Amino acid sequence: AFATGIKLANPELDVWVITGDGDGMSIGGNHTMHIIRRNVNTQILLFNNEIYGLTKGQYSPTSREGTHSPTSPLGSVDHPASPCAFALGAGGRFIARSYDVSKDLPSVLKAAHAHQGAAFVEIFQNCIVYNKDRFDDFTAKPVADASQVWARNGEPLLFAKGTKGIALDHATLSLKVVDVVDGDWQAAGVLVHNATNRTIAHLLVEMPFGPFPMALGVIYDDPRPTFESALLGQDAKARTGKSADLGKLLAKGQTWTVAG
Ligand SMILES: Cc1ncc(C[n+]2csc(CCOP(=O)(O)OP(=O)(O)O)c2C)c(N)n1
Ligand SMILES: [Mg+2]
Repeated sequence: AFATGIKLANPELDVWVITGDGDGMSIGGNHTMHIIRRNVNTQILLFNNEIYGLTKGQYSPTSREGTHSPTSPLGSVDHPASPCAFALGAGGRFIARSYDVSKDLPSVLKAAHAHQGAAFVEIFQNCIVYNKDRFDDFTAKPVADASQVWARNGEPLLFAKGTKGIALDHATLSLKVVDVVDGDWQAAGVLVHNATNRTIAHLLVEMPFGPFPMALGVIYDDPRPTFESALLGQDAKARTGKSADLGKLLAKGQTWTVAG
């Protein structure tokens, strides 16, 4: 809500919202939904460490099932939310993912900044105190190549040093991992990433990690008019040819005299 107000009052400002998985998905979850839905031209960086860090390690809406924490001592039983799927569901027009120590994070942030409208970036973050090495299964050096697929507009969705790719299984309308032989990704049917394809964006952010690699990079980028351009344009139109006179406005219509 603050970011929306700041941007509307100062449309020339660059507004970056820095939030967490607890803050952005739970405590302030409805704010996240509406800034995205309205398409306020801001950058929203959701640092997802899958835990409430600041308040000392309670499980959060993104904590994996079975997470042991002070508020789930026997292991959490609820299903985690996917921030990118949530942002897409809220009508997001820019959805990206990266992680704290990735060398590709700056390019993702630059793309978010270049996008006109609400740009949502989920950044996996290692909380060394309360959720240490949680993302090692796809960020650790020995496994990174084989467990990350980077979405780059116009390029095939390849990973594992180009030996595997993501393809569409037409019969089930779902994604599948295919082997790429001798670099011939076309023969293997690997999808060429199209950042304006909303359906593929949904499939990529919902790919279950394990059988699939983690989808990272600019997954979706398809701008539409921003909230502030529409609202300020409407204001300007309403003001055209009129001079502001607050006194006149207040005295307009019915008035009452309160007796006594
Ligand atoms: C409305 C409101 N409720 C509760 C709190 C207390 N609080 C402060 S930080 C926090 C958890 C934040 O977790 P997350 O957003 O994941 O950030 P992290 O500390 O993990 O980076 C909570 C519950 C608050 N600040 N405001
Ligand atoms: Mg957190």
